[in-house]
Amino acid sequence: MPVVNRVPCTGSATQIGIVHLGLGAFNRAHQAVYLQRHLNRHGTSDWGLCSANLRSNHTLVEQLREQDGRYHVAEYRDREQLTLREIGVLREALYAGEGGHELEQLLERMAAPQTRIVTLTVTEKGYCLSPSSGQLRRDDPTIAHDIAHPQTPRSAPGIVLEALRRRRAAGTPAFTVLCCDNMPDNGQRTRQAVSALAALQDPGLAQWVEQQVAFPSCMVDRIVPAMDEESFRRLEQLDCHDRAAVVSESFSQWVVEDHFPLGRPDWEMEGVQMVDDVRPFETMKLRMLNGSHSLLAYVGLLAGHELVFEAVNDGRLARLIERYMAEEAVPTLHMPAGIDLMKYAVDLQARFANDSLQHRLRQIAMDGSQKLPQRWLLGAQQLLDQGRGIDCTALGIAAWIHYCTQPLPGRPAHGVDDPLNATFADLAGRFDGASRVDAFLDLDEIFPPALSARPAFRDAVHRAYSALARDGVDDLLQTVATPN
Ligand code: CS2
Repeated sequence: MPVVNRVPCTGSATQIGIVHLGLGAFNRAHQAVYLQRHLNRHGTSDWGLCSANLRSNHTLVEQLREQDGRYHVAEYRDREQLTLREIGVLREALYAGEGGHELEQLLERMAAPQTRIVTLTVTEKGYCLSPSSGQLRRDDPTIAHDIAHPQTPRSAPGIVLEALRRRRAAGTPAFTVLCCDNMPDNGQRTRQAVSALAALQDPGLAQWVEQQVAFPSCMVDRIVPAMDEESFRRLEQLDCHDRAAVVSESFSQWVVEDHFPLGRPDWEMEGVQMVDDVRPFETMKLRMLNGSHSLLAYVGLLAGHELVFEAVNDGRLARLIERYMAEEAVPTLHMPAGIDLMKYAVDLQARFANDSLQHRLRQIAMDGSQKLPQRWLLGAQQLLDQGRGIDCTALGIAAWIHYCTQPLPGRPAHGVDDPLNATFADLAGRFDGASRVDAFLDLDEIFPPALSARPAFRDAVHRAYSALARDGVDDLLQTVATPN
């Protein structure tokens, strides 16, 4: 039995000050934990939380209501030690998904003067932006809907905008919008989504958004796998019978650009790094952690692994990400003094090796079209500019194309979870071998033309793809994972 440090909720939030969109596992184990610690320290707080689910999970909202918003976060240091934290800062849970009857309640909550911050974890695709250019996708069906029906929005940018419209009409100052998703310049991207939609709806509102709304960026980090029966079973053994519980690692980091015109909790007391410029931290995390994760996912699945810790226990994959970080991520980063990237890389390997987490490679592999640009492609452009090689990145892209077009054991072909799945299936049906690689690299929604036009880039991916097809993943890993 592991040693459990139980931390109860010892405070009570007097009002709701933050509304969160995207009540997934990540938000419950990251931002909510910082707010809970803030509440426990002060005993009382006006930064209570309302969280809304914008997608299909109605059951979770009902579960949380039955529990009066209370749930647990199990923070595993390893198999032997964990902290079991009770969260009581969540005062309201809403379901505002399609057909959700609580959308109006959510919009009213966001428009209320007490709400001073709106945070978001709606995943990369939830912003309806083109992954490579960051421009709003007018052809996205939810955006098309929100242009026609601004008052009953379906997209996250549409919901934020409608709430801001109501505040402006009522003379209430704008809340601060804090994006907590893994995107580069995530504040700027969110501003882009909301402003571009506003420009299509009402130019006066667009101007107000431009002038009045703060969109600070932040870097969020904590490994929080989707819950499965095995994780619930382990919690029950600890006498924690909670179907809304979440499991995470014990590590947590949050670096936030300090720009909150209506105020904020004193997060720095809980270890949040409040800074002027988040970009170096964001780029570091996206390329080192998330870039390695995606490499482990696509190459690891081909090599027959299922979980992250199993993949890094395979010495070839551990060496692959070690080489990727040292040779293809670190040279693209410019960090403030005092940040030791080699130590960061070593710490990441240890975090990935945490075998108390059931972190599925398939969870990481989903939505590749939305993730590749910031994890690999922006860095690859820099590497080529510096005259460096991109072997590991090219192997990752080749493995991704393979993953998107060919069956893995237990998964039928083309069953990948990605907004571009239909396009992938179409390309897989029409092209094979080298022409398939070309067809994928020509998808300019993912690959910026400035990169895909470079022969050195295309050649590296072609080489990796044909070696994968010819020799198989084991042989290729043998070569690529050998240090230079
Ligand atoms: C992962 C992230 O699913 C993924 O793509 O890379 O969710 C990762 O676990 C988090 O960003 C860690 O902070």
